[in-house]
Order: sequence, then structure tokens, then C-alpha cells
Amino acid sequence: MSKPLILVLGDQLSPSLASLQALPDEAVVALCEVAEEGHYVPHHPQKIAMMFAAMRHFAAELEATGLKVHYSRLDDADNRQRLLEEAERLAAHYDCDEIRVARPGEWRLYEAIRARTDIGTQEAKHAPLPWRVIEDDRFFTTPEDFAAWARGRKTYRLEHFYRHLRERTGLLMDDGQPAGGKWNFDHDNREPLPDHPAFPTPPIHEQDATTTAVLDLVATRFAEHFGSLEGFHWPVTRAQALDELEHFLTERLSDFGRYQDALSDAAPFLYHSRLAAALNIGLLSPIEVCEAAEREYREGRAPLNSVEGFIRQILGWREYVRGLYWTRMPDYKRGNGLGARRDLPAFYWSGDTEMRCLKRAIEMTRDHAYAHHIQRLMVTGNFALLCGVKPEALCDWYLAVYADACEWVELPNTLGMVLHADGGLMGSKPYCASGKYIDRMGDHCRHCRFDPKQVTGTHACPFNSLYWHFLEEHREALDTNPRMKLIYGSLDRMKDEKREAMRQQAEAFLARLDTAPAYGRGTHLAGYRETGDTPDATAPSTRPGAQEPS
Ligand code: FAD
Ligand code: DLZ
Ligand code: SF4
Repeated sequence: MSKPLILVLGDQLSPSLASLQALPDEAVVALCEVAEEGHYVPHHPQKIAMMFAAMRHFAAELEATGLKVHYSRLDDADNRQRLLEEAERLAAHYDCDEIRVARPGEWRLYEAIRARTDIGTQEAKHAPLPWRVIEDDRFFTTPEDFAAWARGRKTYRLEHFYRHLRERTGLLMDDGQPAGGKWNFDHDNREPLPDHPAFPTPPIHEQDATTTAVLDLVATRFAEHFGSLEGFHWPVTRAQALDELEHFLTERLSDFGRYQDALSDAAPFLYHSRLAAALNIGLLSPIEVCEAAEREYREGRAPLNSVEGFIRQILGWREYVRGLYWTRMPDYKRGNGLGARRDLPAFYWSGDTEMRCLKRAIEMTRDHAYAHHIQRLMVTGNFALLCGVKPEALCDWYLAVYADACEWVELPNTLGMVLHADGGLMGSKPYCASGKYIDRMGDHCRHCRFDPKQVTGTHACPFNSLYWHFLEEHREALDTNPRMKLIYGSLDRMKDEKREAMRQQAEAFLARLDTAPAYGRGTHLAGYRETGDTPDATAPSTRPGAQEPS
């Protein structure tokens, strides 16, 4: 009789997970906190705390259903501190005959597991028992669905994929036609913020003994990582995630659409849902979230431009980037279409810059493990694109600093959408912009020492000269793109002296820009990654008396 060990990863916290279905009575479910996952990029302490607290709560919930659950804690003396090795240790301990796992969200782990399942590889020969990967069906599509859709297409445009999924799911469809007669209400969704908006306050979740013990553990063990633990507010149970969803539906969804692209110097969340982290670790399902948003429209509580805009992010973008990731990896990660070579600017790890929009985006990231999409794309992303930051440096940063960061979402967004490094597969043109865009969409520039209207001189906004410099540098790759024609026309109409002054301004700025080594403040981690040494995992929690369920 089969006795499987079911390894449930930190972003697989859903009772509906395929690997948890139809289990034999003998099955053992394992969740493992391990140092390797916490350190392979220097994850924000709030991200690690959210995951560990959610894992501990989920393990207790599974146990309450009568399943046999083993939970490996970071501080367990016999913890092997690597996911696969720890699962193999537990499988031997419980005398299991197979390890099952739902498809991990990252190629790195998927490959490591696949190597153990491929008969003939060294890893499989040395694996103490067989591994089995089960498709993760918590999405609208599988990687095979995406591959079938992509077959024979020259370009993979989001809009086509999104319409295909609207038709397939029936979301926001009326008799085979899009609700409201249009697929896309984007033109209603580009308003800057009004002068004194009153943003809704996010829910405050109770932090029980399990959560506070994890916060203490993370404060001690990941103290050197970028990011503050103060003000930790992420949902760590299904019930808390449902409260977040309810808050979004009643307080934010109506204004989500029109202010979707806005920037604010003061407020981190605006009308965004803050649901990505709960979705990505499995506390909410994308289907229930989209259906709940549609209900708000159907019952007259939220306008269509907001609901369509929101559903497009989840049904469209989220599924699209996942499909792209799984059908294009591992080559996708090596893309560097614009030949970018610069290390990450050092201030990405400190916020220490006079450029107000960047400073605020990085400070909000440090304080909340969050920045909204336009900050990621048009502020930190745009700046990195214009400066020529190399994809691996920027991707590692984005993967580390947000509570919602998972490589399958992060990589296409960073490498494809922000850096245009995938040869235009994801976007028909780079999302490059000057300071004028940032000025139009929010109030950062009012608080900045630079002037978004000046292009050269000591007060000129650096984005401006960098923008034109970027266009000059990549003329060969970009000026035949029909969507760039207008902008190259403007550049060509400028006087030579003006172009030369902008070039000098940009180059002087770039020459002064301090860059950080690949892993920022966690420089010791680079060595860890190369040598494969396991970081010390034995430091005790600061709160030995804290009570946690086993
Ligand atoms: P909202 O603005 O409320 O959007 C609603 C939901 O739509 C999100 O919760 C998310 O699930 C989905 N969504 C929105 N935009 C995207 C997108 N471009 N791609 C995929 N899903 C989307 N999102 C992640 O979940 N994980 C990441 O690691 C991640 N890295 C990113 C890196 C860069 C450089 C950029 C530009 C974007 C990244 N995104 C990532 C997408 C997006 O910025 C975040 O999903 C969003 O900001 C999370 O905040 P929210 O939940 O308030 O989203
Ligand atoms: C991100 C993360 C962290 C910090 N720690 C763990 C962990 O200790 N145990 C675990 O199972 N998962 C963790 N994760 C999430 C994994 O890194 C994630 O499953 C893969 O990156 C695939 O998305
Ligand atoms: Fe950012 Fe330039 Fe505006 Fe300053 S002036 S906030 S650097 S866009």
C-alpha cells in the first residue's frame, strides 16, 4: 500500500491543492521552514514572516482535519535547511515510499525536483525514493493551455489572451459579448489623484501567539535583510485573507479603476487591492476573487471600468505571465535584449536619493514590503531601464523586496515588461517615460528638489535627460518600431546642441551613480549562493516562552 509524503511549499497553502486530494490514510503531509529559501535572495523580513506564519497556521488547520502533518521549524536541530533534502529526511523518518509535490512556482525548484524524477540522472540515482510532481490547478489555465493558445502565433499579446479567457470563463460576458459592449475600459482608468483623497484604512489583523512567535524568529534570524518588520499587516490565515477581500470589495474596488495609474507621495496603497500576496501563497483563489468582483458590478455596487480593470489584472495579466514563464523558461531568464550591464543603484537598498519619487517608492517598499504597480513599473522600473541596469540584478531585487514576489510573476514583469529584455515578446515597446509622466500622475514632484520641466542644468529632473539618452542609445533596436516613431521624430527635430547637452547631462549623472554588488546589503549571501553552504540555522528565537500550536 502506498505511503506518500506530501511536501506542501510555502506558496501552496490551499486545502484544494491537487497534491492534497484523495490521500491514502497513511499519507504524511510535510511543511518545512528552511534557511535556503529564506536566503537565496535576501527576502524582505515581512515576506518571510508572512509565509512562515501562514505555513504554521495552515499546518494546524490541516492537522485539525485529521491529517498526519509534520511541520519542520527553522530552529529544529535536525532540519536539513534545504527543501528537498528535508523532505527526503522526513520521508525516510516516516518510512514513506514516495514524495509528491504540486508544481513549485519557481523553475529553480521545479528543475531540482525534475532531476530527481528523470530516470538516468545522477540526482535520480542518488534520490532515496521517487518524487512525483502534480500539476497545480489553482489557476484559470495550465502551462499546457497557454502553450496551446500560443502555438502558431507570432506575438503573444495580453489583450488576445485575455479575450480568449473571458470567453472561456464567461466572466463579465453577456450572451457571448463583453459586458458593457467593450473588452477594455482602460481609457477611463488614467486619472491622477484629486488633491486631498481620503484613502480607506486597511484592515488590522489580530496577531496571535503563532504570528508573534514568527515575528520574533524573523527579527532575530533575518535582521540583516532590507526591510522593516514594524507595522506587519499581512493576512496569514484564510479568514484574514477573506477580511482583506471584503475590505477591498466594499472600500476600494469602486475607485480602483480610475486611480489605477495614480502616484501618491503620502499613501502606499491608494485604491489597490493588496491581495497579490494572499493570492500567491494560496489563501485566496483567483477564481473566487474575480467572481466576487463581478458580483459587485452585477449587483450595482461597483462600476464596470473598475471591475473590468481589476479582473483583467488577475484573469489576464496574472495568467498570462505565468503561461509565459512556464513555456519560456529557462531561456527566458537569460534574456538581455537591450544589452544592459549596470549593477543595481546602491540606493535601491536604502532609499537614500534626492529623487523624491524613487525615495518614496523605496521607503514604502522598506516599510510595507509593498509598492503598487505604477511605482514598480514607472518609478523604480523605469529608472532601472533608463540607466541600463542588468536584468539579473533588478530581478533579484524585485524578487526579494515584495511580500507578493514569486518568480513566475516577478520575472516576466521585470525582465519583459520593465526592461524590454525579452526581445519584445511581452510588450510591443518599452515602458520608458520622462519626469513629465511622473509629474502628471501624482504629487511627488511638488516635494522634490528637481524640476520635472527642466531637462538640463542642476535642477533638471534626471529622468528627462536619461529618457532621451536611452532613446539615443537604443535607436538601432527601437526606431523602426511603429509605436516609437513619434518620439524619435521629436528627438530628430531637436537642435544638435540640445541633444548634446542632454547627452552630457545624462552621462554625468550615470557616472556619479553608485551601484551595489548583486546582493546589496546581504553581500555574504552571494558566497552562500555560489558555494551552497547552508547558513547557520541554530540561533534561538528571542521569545522562548511564546506559545505556538504544534
Ligand atoms: P492590484 O493593483 O490591486 O491588482 C490586482 C491583482 O492583479 C494583484 O493582486 C495581482 O494578483 C494581479 N496583477 C496586477 N498586475 C499584475 C501583473 N502585471 N502581473 C501579474 N499579476 C498582476 N505581482 C506579483 O503578484 N508578484 C510579483 O512578484 C510581482 N512582481 C512585479 C515586478 C514588477 C517589476 C512589476 C512591474 C510588477 C510586478 N507584479 C508582481 C505585478 C503587480 O505590480 C502586483 O501584482 C501588484 O502591484 C500587487 O499589488 P495589489 O495586490 O495591490 O495589486
Ligand atoms: C519564499 C519562501 C521562503 C522565504 N521560505 C520558505 C520555506 O521556508 N519553506 C517553503 O516551503 N517555502 C518557502 N518559500 C517559498 C518557496 O521559495 C517557493 O515555494 C518557491 O520559491 C516556489 O515559488
Ligand atoms: Fe521624480 Fe523627477 Fe519628479 Fe523628482 S522631479 S519626483 S525625480 S520625476
